[in-house]
Parts: sequence; C-alpha cells; structure tokens
Amino acid sequence: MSKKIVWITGASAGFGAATALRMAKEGHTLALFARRREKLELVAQQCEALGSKTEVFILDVRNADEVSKQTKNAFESLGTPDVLVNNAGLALGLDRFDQANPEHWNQMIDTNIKGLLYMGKAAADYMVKAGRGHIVNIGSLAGKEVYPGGHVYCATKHAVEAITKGMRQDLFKFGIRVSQISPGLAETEFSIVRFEGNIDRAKAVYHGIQPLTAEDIAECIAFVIHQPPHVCIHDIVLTPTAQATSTLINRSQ
Ligand code: NDP
Ligand code: 8X3
Repeated sequence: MSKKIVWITGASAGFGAATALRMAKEGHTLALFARRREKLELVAQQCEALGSKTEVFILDVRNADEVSKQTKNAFESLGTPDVLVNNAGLALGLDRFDQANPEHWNQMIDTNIKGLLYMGKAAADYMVKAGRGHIVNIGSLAGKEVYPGGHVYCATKHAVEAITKGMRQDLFKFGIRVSQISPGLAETEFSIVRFEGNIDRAKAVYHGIQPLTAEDIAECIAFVIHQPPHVCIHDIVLTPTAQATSTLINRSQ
C-alpha cells in the first residue's frame, strides 16, 4: 500500500481521532487539525507511537485566515496532501424552530459549511497543481432527511451533499476524487456538544440501541481512500442496524 499524506480536520475527538489512529496503523503521514491543543496532541502522540509521522495544526475552521496559515504550514512541513478528510463539524440544539438560538445557527453554518469550504479549497489548491488528490467530506443521514428540531443542522449537511457533488464536477478533470460518508447515529462527543454538556440528554440519544462507533466510520473512510485510482466512491450511507431513518429507531435492543 502506498504511503499517503493525510489531512484530517476535527481530529481531536470522534470520527477524526479514530480515522487518525486507523491511518497511523498503516504508516501514513498525518496532519491533524482542531481547536483543542491538548486533545489533538494526545491523538498525535498515539499516532506517533503507532509509527506514523504526525503533526498538529491548531485552528478554528471558521476562521479563513487561520485555515490559510495552518494549511500552508502543513504543506511546507509535510508536502502536498494526498487526502483531506473534511470532518470538523457539530450540531447545536434540537429546539423547535421558533425557539431555536440563532447563535447556534451561525456556529453550525460557519463550521459545517464555510469551514468545510475553506479547508476544501485550501487542499484543492495544492491537489490541482499536483494533478491528484482525494477529498472525503463527512456528510450525514441528516443530509438526506430532515427531523424535528434539526432544521439548520440538517440544512448544513444537505449543503455538504451539494458541495460534495459540486466539488466533484469541478475537480474530477484534475484527477481529484471527491467522496462523502453519510452516517446515522454514532456515539462520540457529538451529542454532548449538541446538548452543551448535558450528559444524561446525550446518553438518551443512544438509549436502547447499539449506535455506530467512530471506528465504524474510520473503517468506511479507509475503504474509500484505499480504492484504486480509477475508482471514486461517491457516497456511503451507514446507520446502526436499529435505525431505518432519522426518526424510525428500534429501541428494544
Ligand atoms: P465530535 O464532537 O466527537 O468531534 C467533532 C470534531 O470537530 C472535534 O475534533 C472538534 O475539535 C472538531 N471541531 C468542531 N468545531 C470545530 C471548529 N470550529 N474548528 C476546528 N475543529 C472543530 O463529533 P463526531 O466525530 O461525531 O463528528 C464529526 C463529523 O461527523 C461532524 O461533521 C458531524 O456533523 C458528523 N456526523 C456525526 C454523526 C454522529 O452521530 N456522531 C453522524 C453523522 C455525521 P475541537 O473541539 O478540538 O475543535
Ligand atoms: C448526526 C446524525 O441523526 O444526529 O449527523 O443528525 S443525527
């Protein structure tokens, strides 16, 4: 297997951290991006211990200047990225539309849409010059469906779906693959963040089911990345077996 330079956003927790460890086991070179230095450095140490050259780049994907600076640093230090796992994102709140907090809307839109765009463009600039590359955007089942209280989070993931298609249409002629992974319920820090630290409310999201794990999603990302160069997987939708749609969930397990 050829060794790749892999950029992963949101690598301090959840899917991003699991993907970093999955990639480290295969000896790829990693650039890890997130805001929380301590957590990110811990993941990086674990990757290094697995034998992977790993560097951390602290940024907030909502800040275009930080994205520009830190992606330039990653390029100068490690070289042209072969892969971007465009994963950083969050949900905030699950309130009825009229009761929702517009500040939550701003943060979700700025992170899940604009942050993904900033990172995607930064990586694509280098990939177009190299005539190769692979961008894996993390969408969601929430990008296929809308559920009560999910108005803006679902809108941001519908946007990721459109952006993924648009990126592919513009970049395929440069030999760049653009893929999406669209998971349903997965237990990470996601619900703790969504409910602003309310652990009981976060746990209740997964009550009575066996949710997906971060490692399940990392496995899908690895599968997509490891296809031969002539194969581009457009999208993988995965849910727990106990979840048929966003709201049709069998909690009897
Ligand atoms: P976690 O909360 O466990 O991890 C989210 C990661 O995103 C963290 O590393 C966090 O790092 C990073 N992040 C958040 N905001 C920013 C920001 N402004 N700048 C930089 N990094 C940021 O959640 P998941 O791993 O579950 O979620 C990862 C992605 O998967 C998200 O896009 C989410 O929408 C999506 N998703 C999640 C599902 C689930 O059920 N868990 C299902 C489908 C999709 P830090 O705080 O250190 O910056
Ligand atoms: C995360 C999955 O169902 O909580 O994207 O929206 S869900």
